[in-house]
Amino acid sequence: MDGKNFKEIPLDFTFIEENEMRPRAKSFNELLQKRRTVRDFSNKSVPRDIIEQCLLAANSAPSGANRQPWHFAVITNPEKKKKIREGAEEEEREFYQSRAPQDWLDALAPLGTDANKPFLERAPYLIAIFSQKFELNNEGNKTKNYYVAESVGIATGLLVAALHNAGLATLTHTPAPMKFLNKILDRPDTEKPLMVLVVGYPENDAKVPAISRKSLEQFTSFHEN
Ligand code: IYR
Repeated sequence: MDGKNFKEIPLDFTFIEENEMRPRAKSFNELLQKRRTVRDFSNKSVPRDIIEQCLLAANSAPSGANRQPWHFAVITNPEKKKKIREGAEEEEREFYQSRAPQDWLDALAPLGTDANKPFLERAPYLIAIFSQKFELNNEGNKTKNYYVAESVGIATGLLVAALHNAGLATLTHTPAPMKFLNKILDRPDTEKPLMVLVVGYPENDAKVPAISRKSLEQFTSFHEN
């Protein structure tokens, strides 16, 4: 043995020539630039195996101490979707009518969002994403996870990218508070709902808000000297 007290395996890494790397980087960017958050969902069904592949892609995310501190609850059951819509709309009415400060409402105005969430019943899939601050081991003892928010955020980002790459539209939906999800989906109290990802096809005549993305100069700084 090599004296290390953990097991290692050879890295399976694909080296790519720079002249091939450039077009690959560009085309991946172009693919992701076409992703838009969608709110006009069609009720057209999506095969489960496609969703499963995207979930496996998400589960490749790096995570604190490799704890993979996430749970993805995949909902297609119409009654459960209805309950989730009811729970979300109740919170959202509260949010839009009283909880949200004016500056937040002003920030949302260009997106045209309101408390009505019909897509929660219409889209074929809802994926409720939970983060696991703790895990129960076999003896029922709690063990702590690390960098949970970061880990689940990365996994969620990969899921959004994987679904877009597969040809599906998504909406990152964050009704707050979201504890009603634990109840409907029978998830333990140790799990905190992060968001509901709405997944499906856009409606044929779907429209999206006219928004822009920051230029490279606006959101980066290169420190070369
Ligand atoms: N959760 C609300 C409000 C909302 C908040 C943000 I920040 C958004 O980018 C979009 C919506 C809703 O889903 O309507």
